[in-house]
Amino acid sequence: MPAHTPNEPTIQALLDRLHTQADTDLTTAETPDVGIIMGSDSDLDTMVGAHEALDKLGFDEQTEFMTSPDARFTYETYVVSAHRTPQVLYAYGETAADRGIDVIIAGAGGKSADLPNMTASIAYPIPVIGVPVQEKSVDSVIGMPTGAPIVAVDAGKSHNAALSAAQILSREHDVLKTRLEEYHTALITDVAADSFRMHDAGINTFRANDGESGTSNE
Ligand code: AIR
Repeated sequence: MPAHTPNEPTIQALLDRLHTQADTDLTTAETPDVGIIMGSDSDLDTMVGAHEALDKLGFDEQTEFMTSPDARFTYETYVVSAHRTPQVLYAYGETAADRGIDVIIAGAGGKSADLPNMTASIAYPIPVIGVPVQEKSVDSVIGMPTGAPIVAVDAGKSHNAALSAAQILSREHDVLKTRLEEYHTALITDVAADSFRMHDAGINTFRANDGESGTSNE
């Protein structure tokens, strides 16, 4: 167990941690920029697309709130179940601003995928990007009443959620704008390369070498 994990990892300990961190006066460069939360650890295989995209953009994972990693831009990850632990849902949303979080990516699955929409209401005006973990979760993530906004991606598209988060941060940070532009250029180049290869090699050779395909960005 990492040194900072309490001996008794109770919900109360988690609530205390969030509120204690909200009372610190760290600079925004020291706190996580992106908060990634998900309804269950069973969502991680879907949500990890967000982590991978942020890694590509040069973010580091911050696992110690008081010790920021070398990279300027960071993310943290917690499991927050809207229904099993509504107190953590409230605490995460309420403390997000004071904990220095600039944008939240929230994913949940099932038909009652309420973590993204409730977090958007509680953490408002921090932007929340909802990720429906499954197709059947889309309606509950995006179905918000007038005045209670959420930004959302299609089912499973956590990679895009991370790009949207970086886009939001890039309005303030030119270096992220440059990284997003480079990402986009690489994406375009990959399509061009695929197009040439598919045409010029013929589809049988192309399929045989499929693993080398360049367009692996979800
Ligand atoms: N969930 C967890 N708490 C509230 C909700 N709606 C969602 C999770 C997960 C699904 O329920 O986001 O996608 C099933 O969770 P589990 O833990 O049973 O695998």
